Amino acid sequence: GDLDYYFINGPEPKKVVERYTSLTGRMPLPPLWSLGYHQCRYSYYPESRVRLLADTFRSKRVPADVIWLDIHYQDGFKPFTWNRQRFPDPAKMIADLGREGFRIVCIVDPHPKKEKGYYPYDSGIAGNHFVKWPNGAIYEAPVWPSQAEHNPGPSVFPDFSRPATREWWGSLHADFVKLGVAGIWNDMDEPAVFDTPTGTMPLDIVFDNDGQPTDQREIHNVYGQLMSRSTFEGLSRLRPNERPFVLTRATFAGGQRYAAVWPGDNTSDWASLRQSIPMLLNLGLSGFSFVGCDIGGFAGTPTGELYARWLQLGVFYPFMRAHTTWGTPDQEPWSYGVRYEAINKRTIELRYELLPYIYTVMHEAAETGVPAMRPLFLEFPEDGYTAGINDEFLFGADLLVAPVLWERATERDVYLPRGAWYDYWTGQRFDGGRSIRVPVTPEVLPLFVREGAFVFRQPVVQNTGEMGGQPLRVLVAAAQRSEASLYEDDGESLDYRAGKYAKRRLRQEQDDRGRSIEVSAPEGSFRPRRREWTFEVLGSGEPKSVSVQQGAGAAAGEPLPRARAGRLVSIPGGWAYENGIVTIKTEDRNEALHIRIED
Ligand code: NBV
Repeated sequence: GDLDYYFINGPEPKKVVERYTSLTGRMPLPPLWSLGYHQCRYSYYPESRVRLLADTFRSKRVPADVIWLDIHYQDGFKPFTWNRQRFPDPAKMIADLGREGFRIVCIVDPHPKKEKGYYPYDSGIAGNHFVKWPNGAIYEAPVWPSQAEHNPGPSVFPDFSRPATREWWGSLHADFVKLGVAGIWNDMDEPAVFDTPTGTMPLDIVFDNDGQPTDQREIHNVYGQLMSRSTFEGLSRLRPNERPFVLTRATFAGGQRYAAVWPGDNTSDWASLRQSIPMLLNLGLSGFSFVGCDIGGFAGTPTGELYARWLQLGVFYPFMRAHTTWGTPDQEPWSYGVRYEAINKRTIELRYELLPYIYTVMHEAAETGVPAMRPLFLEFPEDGYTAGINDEFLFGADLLVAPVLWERATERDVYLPRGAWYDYWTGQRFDGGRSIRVPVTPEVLPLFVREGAFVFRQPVVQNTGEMGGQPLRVLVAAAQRSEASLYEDDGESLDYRAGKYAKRRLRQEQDDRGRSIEVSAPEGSFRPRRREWTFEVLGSGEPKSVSVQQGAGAAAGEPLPRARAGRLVSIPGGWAYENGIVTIKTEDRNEALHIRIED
């Protein structure tokens, strides 16, 4: 048929992504919990195994938000069912785990079993929801239900290109929603079919195509997107004021509106670790911001070193989930001995410390389409050298991530684009526009902060439900002048669309007598709980004095007492200077805040 071409003359690459996503749509703001750490395997069962897993996270104090149930939770691999031997009381299990701060995501594949008495099949037949051969017979083929231990049989396939079918499929999630299932994982939606050379449906299978019948030739590439759309819209109807969470393996341009994406089965080897970066960067440039690869690799068993390195990189996958295939040994953060357990715990803690920044970056991605995970050239298009870089990237505009990607590495080269950069861990300043070589140990994830950055952090929490009221720690990388904003809301409802969010604008400016840091009063009607704010300013000299002024009407700034850095935790406000870092602590009252540092 006809081909339409769109030319997008940015001219900058960032503008191209913005304008491309204004055409194809943008990722909706994800629920905060989905930005925490996810633990998956094929498959966690029975219930006692799932509970043990949750308890182990909590007793070892390794933060996590989500446990995933792969195909074995189902009865005979039939979508929307539970194997009651393995999971006798899912509602109770989900409620109990919920009290421990865990959410459950369940896999749902697009292949209901052909079986009378099974509701998705009976209601699907009644509603004419399954795809057919050109002669009108329903298309049947083997997928997971054909591998069931008892009573195996073929599957039928919903016609997601038909509006009534999308609505029906969405409504099939009602029971899961009632049980408290938090999110849905759509797999096999290419659609995958067993025992055929193509791995998918024959080309002449007929689809409704919104009332303009066509066949699989036209629908194949959009089947996964249409399935995740049905899921997303179903969850939206069933929980009208909650942000749905859907993960899909197959999708198409525009699919970012409905689901996060992972690119399917990778391998537990170093090449797959390295490959994940360009793969996810390309997804981001194509409008998909909420993406991540299987941490640790799906097929096979990583060494402790590979798992630890993958987790370090995974901190900066927007979607951070460890996963592995059937039959492999345990692949949890503590599965590789005490040394790696400590490293992996610290790695996941870093993710949780950075969540205020990560959430703000994801909000920016939802607003503009510019992905969270960015190739260097997106921020530095005038630096031709950045165009070929695939082994480091930016998370948001301000964090440069240079993960260790080679076995037994003792150092790695990092290209720093122009400007100045600070080592996240030590505060050491580097001039950019060149490569540097940094020493690494198994503990080290090389990470750099762009000059002028505001990086929003919090103390380690065990899950996102513990975030309210936590102190906010703002890392400020000194610059002549810079601006940023912090975005917060309730993390799960759609109220932010009606203005219930809090956006603070931050500015820093240096003059000949010192530095001012200004934080605006919140925009929007959401008010985070009152909490302490700590600013850690990198790259500034030793101050003579520091003062703080709160609220628009307040008189001149109040001088803060100087203390030793270690003492700041026990006093309500004060400042310290140690190792080249100025630390300033004050209470935030959700008013305008003005900090003055006199040199
Ligand atoms: O549901 C089982 C697996 C799943 O764990 C994996 O993440 C998917 O990509 N699924 C594929 C089916 C496996 C077919 C061999």
